[in-house]
Amino acid sequence: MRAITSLEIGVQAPERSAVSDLGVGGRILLVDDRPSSYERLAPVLSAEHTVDVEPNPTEALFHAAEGNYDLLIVSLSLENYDGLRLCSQARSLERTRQIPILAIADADNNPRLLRGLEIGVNDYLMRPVDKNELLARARTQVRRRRYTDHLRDNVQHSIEAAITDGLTGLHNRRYMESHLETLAEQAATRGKPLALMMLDIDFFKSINDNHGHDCGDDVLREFAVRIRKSIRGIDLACRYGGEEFVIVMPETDMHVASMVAERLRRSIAGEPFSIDKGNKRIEVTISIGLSTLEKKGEPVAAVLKRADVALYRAKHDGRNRVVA
Ligand code: GH3
Ligand code: MG
Ligand code: MG
Ligand code: MG
Repeated sequence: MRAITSLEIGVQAPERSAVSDLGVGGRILLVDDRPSSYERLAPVLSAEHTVDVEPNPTEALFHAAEGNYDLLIVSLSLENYDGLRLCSQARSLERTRQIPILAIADADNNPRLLRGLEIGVNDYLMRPVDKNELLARARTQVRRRRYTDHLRDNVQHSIEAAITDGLTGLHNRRYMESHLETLAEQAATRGKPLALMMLDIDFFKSINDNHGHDCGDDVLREFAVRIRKSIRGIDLACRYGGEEFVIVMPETDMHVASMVAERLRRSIAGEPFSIDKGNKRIEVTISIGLSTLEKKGEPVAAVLKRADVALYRAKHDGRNRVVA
């Protein structure tokens, strides 16, 4: 990234997190190419925010897309460039669309200001700029920006929590069951196979009994890590219940699924789990039941049921084995 023509203002912006709800401590990019203007505005703003000044709108757009800014302040009456065009470009680019824009307009140029408002400028100031008004309007935009970021993070977070198993970070059963429907439909439509693996840790109850429930949890987490390492990006792994897991493998037939399952079974049995912060190593084995989607339109519950029956047989036949 090319260097920004930042002014050495020497005023430290307040700590961001501590004061974020006040709308100060923001990162502002001031796009202005008249020294008489920015040499006055930047120091005012930097009393409350971190300010970069960029006289060239093309560069400004580049920085705005890369620089994690809370606010763009754009002079509409740049000497050498078109400030309106910058506003319009910032609104059309994915990475800058959400950044609020505060325009600074000349009092004698109302048509340009109206165009700016149409383009989606969030607020404006008229020259000569009143310092207190500049600060107040900047604060409002920074606060709004922080608030929408906060909302977006919260929504994102709730969605993730709703589909994730808290202990292992894998998907949860609810998500798997709803997504399995989609994967089965896709497989049927495209004429591709779909395999499903149901895995259960052998004698997990005695792991809990012998080492404690927390160590049992460690085993579950470590198992999830190993599952993740052994599957592809398009596979879907979930914690189905207590110590039972399901892996859905699109575009995989029974032959390949058996090889994947056998490799995983062997790697679990062959490498003891390091738990309790590395203080304990315990041997773990798993049993696996396999099934595939048999025909178009088959209910996914039937596919799950066949894997469950196969798993039951693997247990019955002596555990630490794969049954199709
Ligand atoms: P099998 O080989 O037949 O699968 O025997 P098992 O002992 O693994 O199976 P069983 O179903 O009898 O016991 C499962 C145990 O898993 C019982 C339950 O207390 C324990 N469990 C379920 N969820 C958790 C969990 O989140 N953490 C821990 N530590 N234990 C759990
Ligand atoms: Mg059981
Ligand atoms: Mg078990
Ligand atoms: Mg079980």
